[in-house]
Amino acid sequence: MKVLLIFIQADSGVDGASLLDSASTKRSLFSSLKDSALSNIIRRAQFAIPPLSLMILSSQQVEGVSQTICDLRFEKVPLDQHWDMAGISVQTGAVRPAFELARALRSRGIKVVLGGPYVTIFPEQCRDHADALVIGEADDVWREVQEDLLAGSLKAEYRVEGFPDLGVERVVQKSALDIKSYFTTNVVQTTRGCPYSCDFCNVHVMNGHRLRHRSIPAVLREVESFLKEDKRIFFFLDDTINSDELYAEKLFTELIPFGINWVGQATTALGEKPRLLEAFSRSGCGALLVGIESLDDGSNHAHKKFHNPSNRQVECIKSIREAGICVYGSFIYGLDGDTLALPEKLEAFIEETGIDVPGINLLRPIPGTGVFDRLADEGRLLHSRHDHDAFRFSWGQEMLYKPLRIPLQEFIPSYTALTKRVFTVQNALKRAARAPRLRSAVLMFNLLYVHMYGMSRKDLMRQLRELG
Ligand code: B12
Ligand code: SF4
Repeated sequence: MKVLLIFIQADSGVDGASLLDSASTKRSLFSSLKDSALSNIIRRAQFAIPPLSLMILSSQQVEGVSQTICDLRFEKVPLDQHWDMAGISVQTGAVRPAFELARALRSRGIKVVLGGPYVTIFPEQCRDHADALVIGEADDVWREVQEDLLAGSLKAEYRVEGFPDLGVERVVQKSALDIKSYFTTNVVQTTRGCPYSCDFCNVHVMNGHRLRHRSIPAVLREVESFLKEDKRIFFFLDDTINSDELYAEKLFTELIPFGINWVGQATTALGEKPRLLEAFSRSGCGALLVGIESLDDGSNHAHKKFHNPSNRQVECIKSIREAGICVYGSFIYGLDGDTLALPEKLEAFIEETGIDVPGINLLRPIPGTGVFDRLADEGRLLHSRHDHDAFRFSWGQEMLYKPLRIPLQEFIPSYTALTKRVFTVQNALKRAARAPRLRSAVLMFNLLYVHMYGMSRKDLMRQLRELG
């Protein structure tokens, strides 16, 4: 039996920014060609890492079944070959393309199994689009799905009760991947679950609040085995790699002898933990994405984010950078306490801290998150709460809700003016020159953002005109 595991490309966002309404937007041939070339570079260079979910599934091997990963960011569905079953990973912002693909595959007699964040949170919306649904973290149940396929007894639903125990060692293999398509294939997750409850995020909804660690020896063995196939940089995909400081310090201290380079995501609290910071730096940490969101505590608190008080941010970020680690600072403008005074403050903060790559996002209410339900109840969503497709992924390119304190007609110009000031070629050169490491990567990210935020402005200004 042949199984194809498919990762869907989002229409925009980090999968390669394109104008949201490119079909109806008139463009010169030159700008269309330029945009599509840059979009390709963004897809390949920026976040070209394989989907760990599908690597995990394909490592659950059953005799008589072969599995291949198809990543639609880089290839088309190989319909010239025979497939018995397709497993599609459905992300909330890419529901429409996932369902369209499911329909096309089923019409060819291929059985379709859907899994992933959207299926876990909204199984009822998926039922009609699949032969089988996997609800929850599929690490162990995927073997059963394959056995049932072999026996011709696929069930309509596989529901994972609770969460898999990550203390059980499960070896992740790369055999189903095309290694050379990627910037690196060294993607590792050490822990699942998040103790925090930010209302714009659905990680704690999908993976629970309790931190579930893998054993440190198992992670070390994985790093060692990955290095045999691919010597490139490691991505630790954990949402907060410093969430359990003791675990993190032990793990990264033990990783020092491996001599790897790695990047990950952390909270700025790391800047106040000199021993952990040293372990990160000595184990080869080159850059960390930190979620700062608003600079206004009231705004963060309105969205149930309490864990990074604004008065400590500047020092924390400076310490991380002084330890030789670049900082990607991720902000959200448009949170409930934000006013028109925020953009100027944010710009000054980026300057003062020396953040190497700023990312200034719009609040995106994702169906299944607390903020989505709240905005819907308050009548602030710009689309029906039932139209999940309207809440597609993008790159700061459209407003999906009304900010609390700023009228949309004023909010949009204030955001576009901010990104126009922050993302300039001159600033890109300056940030690269002062980056503590990875200067060429910092330059590339900043230059790509000049392009991506340019697209965001075009889309938003179109939306503003349409709003009248
Ligand atoms: C690494 C990462 C990326 C990487 C790689 C993409 C990827 N999804 O693998 C990059 C940087 C490219 C990326 C891009 C984006 N990301 Co991202 N990303 C993550 C992150 C941090 C880890 C993903 C991961 O590997 N998790 C570990 C695996 C093991 O978990 P999993 O994917 O949930 O898979 C398990 C189950 O869901 C299930 N499963 C998953 N797929 C399938 C398929 C089948 C057939 C079955 C049976 C089961 C199954 O079984 C798996 C094993 O238990 C998550 C946060 C998180 N903690 O998950 C955000 C996350 C997935 N990203 C998110 C977003 C919003 C984006 C972007 C839109 C950002 C942007 N503006 O462009 C893009 C969209 C790209 C895309 N095409 O989906 C959101 C998605 C929200 C949602 N509900 O869909 C998340 C959840 C973050 C958040 N805070 O909300 N991302
Ligand atoms: S945004 Fe980060 S810290 Fe907040 S709940 Fe999500 S994963 Fe946890």
